[in-house]
Amino acid sequence: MITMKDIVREGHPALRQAAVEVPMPPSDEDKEILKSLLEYVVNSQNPEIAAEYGLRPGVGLAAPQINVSKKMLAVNVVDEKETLYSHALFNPKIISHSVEKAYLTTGEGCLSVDRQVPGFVPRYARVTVKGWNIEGEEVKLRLKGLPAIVFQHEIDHLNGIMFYDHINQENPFEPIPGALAVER
Ligand code: K2U
Ligand code: NI
Repeated sequence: MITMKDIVREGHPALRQAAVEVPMPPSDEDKEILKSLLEYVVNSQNPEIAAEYGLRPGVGLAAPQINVSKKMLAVNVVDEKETLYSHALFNPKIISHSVEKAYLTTGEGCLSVDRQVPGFVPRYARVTVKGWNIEGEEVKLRLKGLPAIVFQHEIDHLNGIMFYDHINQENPFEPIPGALAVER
């Protein structure tokens, strides 16, 4: 199982590389890696397991964060209606998005960043993501709210982008015109 020692931190080159596409159908090795990403996120949200293994809670994890420069991510998050979005995807891609922006009112954090980086992170309010699941089947997800933000954070990791790359350095909490405020 993945624990914090497996998660690379800021400064590690893997966080700034563009990850490579995973050949479909997925190999057994790639399936195991994808499963382990989702297992980490689910474990990290279980207070007993998180305490026992010292896991930092997360709602998503991307393969570059465990020094695997392949296009894979896992998300396990509930939206404002308590609907669970639990997905582990190969080669995810945003195929369409809203013009409207959104941001998490608390700002964002990252399991690979051991410090607070305050500020609003502009995201698309709605995204359509296409990817392939563990069985190698195509999946299309229409997302909004927190799930949409989480998927954008994780897909950024596959392109070597960190959440704070999006923050307005002059005024981190400058209101984002017309953007939707998303509560955690
Ligand atoms: O990719 C990661 O480092 C996992 C992040 C993902 C994330 C952070 C902020 C906003 C969207 C996605 C961790 O989940 S950070 C901890 C956390 C937990 C619950 C809600 C938001 C952030
Ligand atoms: Ni992150």
